[in-house]
Amino acid sequence: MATWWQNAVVYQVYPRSFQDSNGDGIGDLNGIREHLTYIRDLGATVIWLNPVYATPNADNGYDISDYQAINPEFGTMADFQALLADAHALGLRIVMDLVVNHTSDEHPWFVESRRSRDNAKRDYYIWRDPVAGHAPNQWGGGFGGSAWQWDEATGQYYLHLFATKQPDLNWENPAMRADVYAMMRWWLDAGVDGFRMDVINFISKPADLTSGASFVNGPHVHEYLQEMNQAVLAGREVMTVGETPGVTPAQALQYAGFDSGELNMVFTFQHMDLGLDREYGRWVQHPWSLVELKRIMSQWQVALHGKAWNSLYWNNHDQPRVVSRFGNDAPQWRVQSAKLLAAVLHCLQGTPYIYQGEELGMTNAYHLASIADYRDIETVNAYQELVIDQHKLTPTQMLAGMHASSRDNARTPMQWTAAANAGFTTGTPWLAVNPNHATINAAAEAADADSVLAWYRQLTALRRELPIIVEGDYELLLPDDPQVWAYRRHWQGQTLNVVANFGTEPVTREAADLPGEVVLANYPAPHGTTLRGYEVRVSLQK
Ligand code: ISL
Ligand code: CA
Repeated sequence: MATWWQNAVVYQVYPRSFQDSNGDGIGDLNGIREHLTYIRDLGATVIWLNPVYATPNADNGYDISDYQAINPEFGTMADFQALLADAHALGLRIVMDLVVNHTSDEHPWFVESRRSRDNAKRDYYIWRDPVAGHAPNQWGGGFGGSAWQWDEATGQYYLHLFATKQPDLNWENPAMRADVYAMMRWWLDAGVDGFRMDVINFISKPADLTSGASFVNGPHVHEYLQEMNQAVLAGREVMTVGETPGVTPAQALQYAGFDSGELNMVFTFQHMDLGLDREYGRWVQHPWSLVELKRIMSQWQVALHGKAWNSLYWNNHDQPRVVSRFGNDAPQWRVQSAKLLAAVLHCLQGTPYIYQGEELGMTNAYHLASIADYRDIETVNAYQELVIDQHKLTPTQMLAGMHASSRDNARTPMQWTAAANAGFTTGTPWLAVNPNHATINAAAEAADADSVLAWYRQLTALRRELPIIVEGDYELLLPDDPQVWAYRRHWQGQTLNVVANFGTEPVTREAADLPGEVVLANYPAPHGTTLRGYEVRVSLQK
């Protein structure tokens, strides 16, 4: 029997960009409350909220200055309690972002820690003496520069795997860990339903920081997660999903195997890393191959079946819009390719995650025309480094990379209506609304039975009707086919067949003529061996 979080469909809300309720141009908690029925009617059962805590906003809330306070831009603790109560009344659970690899440098723990070498909180963070006059090792910060910041007052470096304003916590300190666990219990006692754990596989650093060793999947990470499970999660009906860059299926079994005593799920990055450049990462894009995408997704399906549970996602607040990345956002193909991607993902085994606006087929943000239009710290810092300081990319090359891959592609405001600012705000939005909201918006799609939104509702309904979607195993067909993804699921004598043409050109394949009853199709008369541009078909044999 599947658990509630295995049957769940998660809807990810990026609060800053979802709905502004008071005209300051920034989405907020009361704005989310206005759209809870929209989320329920989509068929989602869980909301994952990106960070809503007090923050100086160096990294849009991933730099937390108080874990037990709400960012005043988003509202108050009373607003949060009201949101939670409204959600629960509609049968929606709320999962919080848990960011405990690092805090803000304005968190009181760090303010104390940097005061003096013998401060009681000194050891809550990772301080090191210089080595031969410079930083202890070559690690780069996630948003540019060194991962080590020199602190003049106490004459040591502190470690920050992300921005300078995001010092890494020292998980080797038991008092620090106990404080984190107490904070987690406090939120669970307040009624939240689980945690999405930010870069949770980075928390244990290697003992020898000079060696050039890696901070990914460090030596004590499994001990810490088992301890956290015992101290916080055990015996509660909660859902946990770890964000785990660089993790393989074998490592996923360690973090989230059914008997791991750690997490329920992890997010893989293997499919997100397709097409990135070795030197320039996301800023120089290469063609991606469907054969590779299928190989990665299929590996996770097979390796985890019966042993762990997949989280299924195409995009989030850090990634470009999937229709622009693995689909085709040209007007004539956008709807069909968005539907294809949704169907192919939601028919896999695992818990699907829908990132806000994905269910409308929202596209990348080509209207952001120069670096001045961007807000994301990663994008802004990379531009400074690669274009201005080092002259490694021209502004035109970099803008192409930003249009393909900047995190701001995902962060433009939610497109509710065709009206001014897409109905997101009556004020000036913190990040420019995409002008394509004139045609791509929730109001128009709610009134259109052929819309991407209507399709997502069908997919979540299908999941409720057909247990094979949650329970079945997975078999990849035609692994080397460069244009068609075809797979089967098997369960109790039933077979679910999925076939999808990832191109604009029609293709003819024997496997396209699906046996059984067609339960979902994005073209009329879905029969025969020829698949039209971005055609997807799903059938069930009983
Ligand atoms: O976006 C990325 C690559 O450009 C990722 O490497 C990302 O930095 C990584 O997945 C960690 O992301 C998480 O932690 C960051 C935060 O900025 C992201 O928004 C968050 O999802 C630091 O807290
Ligand atoms: Ca607001």
